Amino acid sequence: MVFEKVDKYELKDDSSFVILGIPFEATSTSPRAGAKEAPLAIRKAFNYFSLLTELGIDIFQKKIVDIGDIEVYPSLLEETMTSIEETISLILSLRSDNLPIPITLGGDHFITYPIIRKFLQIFPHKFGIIIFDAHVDLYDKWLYKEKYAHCTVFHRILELQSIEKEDLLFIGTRDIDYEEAEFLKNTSIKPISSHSISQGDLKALLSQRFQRLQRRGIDHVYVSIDIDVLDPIFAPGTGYPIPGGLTYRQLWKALDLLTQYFQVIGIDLVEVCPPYDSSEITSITAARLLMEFIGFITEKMK
Ligand SMILES: [Mn+2]
Repeated sequence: MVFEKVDKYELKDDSSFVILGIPFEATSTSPRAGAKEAPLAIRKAFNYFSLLTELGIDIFQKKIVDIGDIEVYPSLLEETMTSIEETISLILSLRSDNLPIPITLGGDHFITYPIIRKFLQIFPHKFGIIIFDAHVDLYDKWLYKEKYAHCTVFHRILELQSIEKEDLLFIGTRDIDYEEAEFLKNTSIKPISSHSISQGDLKALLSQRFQRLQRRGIDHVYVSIDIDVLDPIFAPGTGYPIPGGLTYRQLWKALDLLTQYFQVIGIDLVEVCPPYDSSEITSITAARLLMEFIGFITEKMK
């Protein structure tokens, strides 16, 4: 499976999905370096699949294009954020009847911050953010100094205007630090832990929380998938693998379910780390999840 390559300045408004890569990991704190190699590795993994999803959905009913990797500058964070925001802006400016959905391949998790910042500026509806992650990335400052890091990303996002704590839903958490636990204690954010998912009925658990978001008037969601939400059995190639994670099938079901509740407006998949991968399994899993997710969304678009 190969996606049509298009120069980002030649994008047309007939695309339903726009894939872009952000080979940036300068805001990662992991000693397991290499997340910048993920866009290339995930694109390669798409080649191993046939054209239909597991349920037989033809994702090419909708136009999917790949605009390649955007420019990033490892020592220039502001310029990198500007580059990301300009690209998201280009994609969202195409919105006409159909709604192009940017699918971003990270990179470390910090890239979600400039993406959300741009969405908040120009997306016309209120939206929620559903985050699949072993972590909550809510440190204020990493090692008391670093404001912009992959583990501070949702703290920074919560500082943005027009996003409220209840608009965020974390799923699959299991490695929350002391400072983050304190922060959570003082807020209304209630992550759905990996442990609680392992204990009960996944569908009932998620449905209840999705309905709560809906009651807040949220019909649109941005979905951020940190591959470390999966158990390291399924995704060993990541910066901070944490045992006790979701199975591939649990995440697959969660993505299916959320498309029954919400219109997905943007997706990112971050923290795949090819140098620490095994037999490319993490990249393959990431690519397959995106393919299946596109399939679920495509079905709802009919
Ligand atoms: Mn993360």
